[in-house]
Amino acid sequence: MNFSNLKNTARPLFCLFAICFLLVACGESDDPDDTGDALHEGEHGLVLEAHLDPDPPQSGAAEMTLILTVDGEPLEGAQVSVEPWMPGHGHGSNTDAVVVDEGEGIYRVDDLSFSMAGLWEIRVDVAWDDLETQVVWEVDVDG
Ligand SMILES: [Cu+2]
Repeated sequence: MNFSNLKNTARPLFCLFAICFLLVACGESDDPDDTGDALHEGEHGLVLEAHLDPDPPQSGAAEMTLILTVDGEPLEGAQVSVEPWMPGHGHGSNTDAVVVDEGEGIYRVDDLSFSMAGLWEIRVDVAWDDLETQVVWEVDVDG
């Protein structure tokens, strides 16, 4: 095997390895989530754990709980807003989600709904102290 052959086989292998590494590093954020439970990272050390019910997500009303931590500590008293968005159709839902701070980093999301089946984004804005970040992930909503 000459050197140029080696280069040609090594490059795709390296790319594959890099893609695998990225997928692991980003958890489930890059794939539509079909389980309803997922861990997502924002800026400033924020980690958002989402639990969606029903699981897997279905069109209609849904319940969601968010557990927020910063550097491993519960994030209390944050301003949290949630918007479900259907990127393929350019529309949101027919209800406005209401976020209730339950303390100890737990935020309950009321009046969340997916008005139709398909691919949705869940967009969560979190602000605390002088910091803010947006966390967005995709969910596959069944009919
Ligand atoms: Cu739609």
